[in-house]
Amino acid sequence: MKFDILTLFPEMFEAVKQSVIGKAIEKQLIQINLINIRDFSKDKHKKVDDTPYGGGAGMVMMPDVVYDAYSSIQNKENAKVIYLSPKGKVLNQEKVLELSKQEHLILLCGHYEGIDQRVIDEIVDEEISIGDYVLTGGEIPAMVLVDSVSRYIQGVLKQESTQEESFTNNLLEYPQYTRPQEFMGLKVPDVLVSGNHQEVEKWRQQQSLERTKQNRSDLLE
Ligand code: 4GO
Repeated sequence: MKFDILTLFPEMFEAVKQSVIGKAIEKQLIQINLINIRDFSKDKHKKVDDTPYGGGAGMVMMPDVVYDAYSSIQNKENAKVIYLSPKGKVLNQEKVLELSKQEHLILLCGHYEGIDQRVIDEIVDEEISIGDYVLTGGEIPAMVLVDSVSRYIQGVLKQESTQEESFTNNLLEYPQYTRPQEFMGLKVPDVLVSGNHQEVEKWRQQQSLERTKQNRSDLLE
């Protein structure tokens, strides 16, 4: 899976090159290319934004600079272009799984008040939001997308890891425990050390249902 990321702040993505995603890059299971939008400014001061037509606060990223940055990406015939924005459809696990089947994703990260609508209309296939809140830029949402999608790429995780987790079957995951068996006077639930797999399974299902009712009753509808 190849990710091309169009951003004014490529340094922010150093954060995802750690841990599990870092290993996946080393193993060449995923590839992350960063394109600095500022490199495509035609201005001697490297300007990338301008004041909004119609007035109002803040600055808008200029369409020609963003378009030229996008045009510099090679072999993008089969790529899906995603703009990270609070105006997009909210990301969920089902969408993550669907995106993981793509060979090539181009992620467009906006800053300031956003990007001129004309270049969005011209190049973007899908507008995605990671939740109902506003951020200063699309970089953190892009990292969320890279991380969540990469987990589904063959070889990134152990096969089983994505079989039984929160949101599979529209339920939140059951609680997990490890050694020591007693911590600050708190014991691991007896059933988990009983060795009775059927009882463990039953307990986990009950716990999942209970947690989902408490925290996310919307998932049960
Ligand atoms: C995405 C981008 C929030 C999200 C963003 C989100 N804020 N909820 N801010 O996924 C264009 C300029 C959008 C700043 C960007």
